[in-house]
Amino acid sequence: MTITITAFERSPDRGRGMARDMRVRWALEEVGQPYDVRLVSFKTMKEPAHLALHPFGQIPTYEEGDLALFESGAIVFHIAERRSGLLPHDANARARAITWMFAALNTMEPPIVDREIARYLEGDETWYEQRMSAVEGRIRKRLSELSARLGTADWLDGEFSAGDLLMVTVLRRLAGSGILDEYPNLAAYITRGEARPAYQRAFDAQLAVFTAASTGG
Ligand code: GTB
Repeated sequence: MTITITAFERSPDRGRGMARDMRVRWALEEVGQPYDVRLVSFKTMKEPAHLALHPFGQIPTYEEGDLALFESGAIVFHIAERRSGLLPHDANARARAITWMFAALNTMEPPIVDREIARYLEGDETWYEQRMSAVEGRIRKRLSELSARLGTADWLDGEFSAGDLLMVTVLRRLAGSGILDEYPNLAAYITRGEARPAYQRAFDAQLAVFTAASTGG
């Protein structure tokens, strides 16, 4: 069955793999599942055909036969449930890996997204510096806690799992902020994730979209 995901026709991140199709691509690569990509413009995303797939008019989406999904976390979970390689077989270890998936999206990602919103939309506000400092304080609190839990381990709970995949993609959003330099074990954790061959194939695929768009190819 052909799997088709959607991604930005022109990603604002210029191919740095920050958009959320990256986590879906990476999951598909980890389980060895080929996939097609339908590129969408910001305009197309808000049109009825795409809204039928994604009620909020965003990427990524996932289509497999008559199944259509949205929300990157749900898509990664679906892939991990259907194919082996991203969730342990042992029931308790599996439950813990799923817990880390939620932790990545529900506990770590919100303050990181808040920081991006502040940077891109609130930079001209008089209270910008105060807000940024509060947001970065909340990020540091979570990073300290995560760093303490990871310690010297390679991954969050035993073998690499979908929990690590989501956590690495979430933490990567801080690249360039300098904040990760304060947590060397988390910086090394991200590097470990990025070194996985499946990550690299996914990264190269999304970068190729940007390169083709910018060279007119
Ligand atoms: N909760 C949803 C999920 O996890 O799938 C959120 C999906 C989402 O935010 N999609 C964004 C989108 O479609 C792209 S990923 N935005 C278009 C719109 O809302 O109209 C967010 C994103 C975009 C760009 C960068 N970047 O350039 O660095 C990083 C992240």
